Amino acid sequence: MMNLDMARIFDEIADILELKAENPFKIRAYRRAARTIETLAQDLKVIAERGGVGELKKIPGVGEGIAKKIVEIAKTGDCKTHRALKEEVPAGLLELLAIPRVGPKTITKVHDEIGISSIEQLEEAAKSHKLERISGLGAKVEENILKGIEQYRRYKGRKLLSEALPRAESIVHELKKLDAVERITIAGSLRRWRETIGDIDILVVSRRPKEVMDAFTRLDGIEDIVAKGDTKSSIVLKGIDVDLRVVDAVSFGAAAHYFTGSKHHNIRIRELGVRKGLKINEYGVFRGDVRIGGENEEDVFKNVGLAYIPPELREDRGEVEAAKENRIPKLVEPNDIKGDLHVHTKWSDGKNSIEEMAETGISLGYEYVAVADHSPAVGIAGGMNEDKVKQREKEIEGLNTRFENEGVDFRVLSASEVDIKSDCSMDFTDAILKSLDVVVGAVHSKFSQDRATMTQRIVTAMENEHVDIIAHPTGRVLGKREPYEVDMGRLMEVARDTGTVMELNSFPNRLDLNGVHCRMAKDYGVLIAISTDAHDATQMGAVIKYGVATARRGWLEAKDVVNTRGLEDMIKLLKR
Ligand code: DGT
Ligand code: CA
Ligand code: CA
Repeated sequence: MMNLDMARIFDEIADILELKAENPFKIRAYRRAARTIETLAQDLKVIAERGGVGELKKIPGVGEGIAKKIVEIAKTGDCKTHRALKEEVPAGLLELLAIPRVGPKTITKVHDEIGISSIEQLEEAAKSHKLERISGLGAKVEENILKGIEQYRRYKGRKLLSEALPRAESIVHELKKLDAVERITIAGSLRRWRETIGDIDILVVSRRPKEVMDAFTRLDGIEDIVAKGDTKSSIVLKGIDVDLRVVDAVSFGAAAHYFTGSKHHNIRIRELGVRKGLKINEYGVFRGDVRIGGENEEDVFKNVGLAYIPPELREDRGEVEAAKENRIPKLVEPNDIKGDLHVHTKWSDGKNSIEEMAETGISLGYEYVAVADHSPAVGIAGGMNEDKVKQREKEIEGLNTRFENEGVDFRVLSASEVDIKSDCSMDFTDAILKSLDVVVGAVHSKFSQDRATMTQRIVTAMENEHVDIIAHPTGRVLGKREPYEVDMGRLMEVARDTGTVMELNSFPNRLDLNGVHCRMAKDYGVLIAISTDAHDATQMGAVIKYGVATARRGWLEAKDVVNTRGLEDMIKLLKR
């Protein structure tokens, strides 16, 4: 039982409570716990076994009730409350909740009034306008439902990178224990750090494949064995498909290259091989019947006259040409990151104090963290008013003085994630904006404005001399909300001309800007801030890797990223 499984149980409890229209605070408590748990660095099962309820309650967002359930799940692998609730609702209804734009109230209504309990039924009813007859629902709702279903199907079957990666790592961890496993690597889209993952691909070198396959098909949490052979097996584990391939040591590099993909990248490499009279496949690099390479991945590139291409670039987006001319950039790395320019604290909707966020920053080896609590407009997120900004400032000053006195080379920057309102104005007066060290502008409302209006809204913010960074510039939430309509080329131009930094939000369901947009920023000469948007301290360390990987997919080097700079150099790159 992994943290992720526990998070899934709490999410499902919250889902069912939503359908039952139960107390919103209770629902939020389960959600909050799920969000904390899924990014927690320590193993919950271990904490539960060692310290029980008392120890668990120290985790932010985990109260008495949830702590008890964690202990129960750790002990029995099951949660009674969860099981009882599941019996109360038809399984299809839970799937309906996963459709973007469709809320629990609508679902309960269509179920109670016309007996709908599956996506297919809902789609049919919306298409034949049966929903219009239900009070409170109309043509607009039907249209929204159909759009939501379309969106849902586009993502269906694909998992977030952050869900697939820990699963894959734990499989690798298990298989590594076998003597029969000589080498092992993650391949496929996961090794390329794509934002969503169709299936997990794992590659093993072994002389005793049968043993490896036996262990693989007996892993904890297996739901189905789709295929089992000596060289390839496929299983379904906790809702994710996993492919395992076993190869000989001499083929490892060629197989790693082949199964890392992408398919389009592979095709380009194979063509280059053909032109040089070589055959390149998952078994090796061959001239005629003679194997001339394939034990290591470098062999493949070398034999077709290319420099090594990091997995994140293998999408056939110009990397082959770049490798030919020795122009592969030295991509930014996790160790390059020197600070976080967007985190939340208790002063708005974060779970930890400023001090706790700072301590975490210090432990990550950072030089600074910008606490960017919300402005007032984001009511539910507990936005700060002017008074609170001033009170918070005192706390920040106190902390910084302490760090200075103790000789700790770390600074808390006073920041705010300030709403860019739908009328283009900022949610704080210029005087307050000016008083802050860093201003992060963000769109949080009226996502449906047309392209020209939305573009102008963000352009206006960038033209404000106090706005340093634009947070999550497209507003997308993977699987939930499509990006809003906006003219990205224009945003890049204005960002360049005004010296505004664009954020790459590292949260795995945002990754916004995405890789393609990051590369566009680089072409325009716009700097990127890789920020976490952490709402609790553990998230800071847990999600930054997704941001860095996405930056790498966008061809970014350390110099393209503002927060690879030390404090003074970084501040010079902001507007003030
Ligand atoms: P996914 O699973 O949809 O997130 O994406 P991938 O890239 O992991 O794709 P997957 O699992 O179907 O296959 C793994 C790799 O195997 C893929 O990246 C490249 C390679 N591969 C699969 N099918 C073909 C093919 O038809 N031709 C070539 N050249 N390579 C292929
Ligand atoms: Ca795959
Ligand atoms: Ca696969």
